[in-house]
Amino acid sequence: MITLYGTAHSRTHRVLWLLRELGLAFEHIPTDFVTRENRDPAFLAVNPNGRVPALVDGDITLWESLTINLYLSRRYGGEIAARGFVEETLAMQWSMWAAAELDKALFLAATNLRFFAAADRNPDDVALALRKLSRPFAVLDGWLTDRRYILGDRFTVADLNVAAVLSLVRLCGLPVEPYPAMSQWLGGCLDRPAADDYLRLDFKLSRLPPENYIFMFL
Ligand SMILES: N[C@@H](CCC(=O)N[C@@H](CS)C(=O)NCC(=O)O)C(=O)O
Repeated sequence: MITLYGTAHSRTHRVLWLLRELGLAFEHIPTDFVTRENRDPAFLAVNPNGRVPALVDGDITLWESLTINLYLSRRYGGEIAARGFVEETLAMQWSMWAAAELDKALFLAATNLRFFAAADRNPDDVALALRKLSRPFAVLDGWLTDRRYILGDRFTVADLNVAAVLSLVRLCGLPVEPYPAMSQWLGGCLDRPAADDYLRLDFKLSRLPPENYIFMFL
């Protein structure tokens, strides 16, 4: 039995998307970081980082959203799984790249454009994030110029992981016109029926003191 912890309005949506693509049965425990359920000792026993998502599948417990997806696709995936050593390595490369080069900068932009209360937003942080993102955006755009998907001609876990991280682009309306190949590919990925939960996100952080915001996302 697969158990997934974390609300859909969090990085947990990355795993929800993959589980739906795979059509797997799972129990969803919507551990909410806004109400601090992630600091509960029972949840810390699952993920000592106190962050969502986390996943338990039989005798394996995993955290880190993109790693969870690589695991699930390798274990249960058909078409969506990377095939063989080279594809698996490339899927890992692009997933680690998304976590290292995109994730924090995207959240810095998103928090200051949308998630933080208006009085706590800092336009300088948005500008810094967009500057930082311009290099990886150009890299992905170049890679996709002559490819339909990241690993070639079919949608795989590599696309899902990178597009799920990039879903903040759509959520916050970040400017991506200078990257037409990336933009078209991203639209196609996010329009998949299994993807849409997080994109309807509308929640407020106003119940929390602002000093907590930064720790919850970055
Ligand atoms: N690198 C982790 C990041 C997980 C993460 O930061 N989750 C946030 C929600 S999107 C969280 O649980 N924040 C609550 C906290 O840190 O207190 C992953 O991709 O799974």
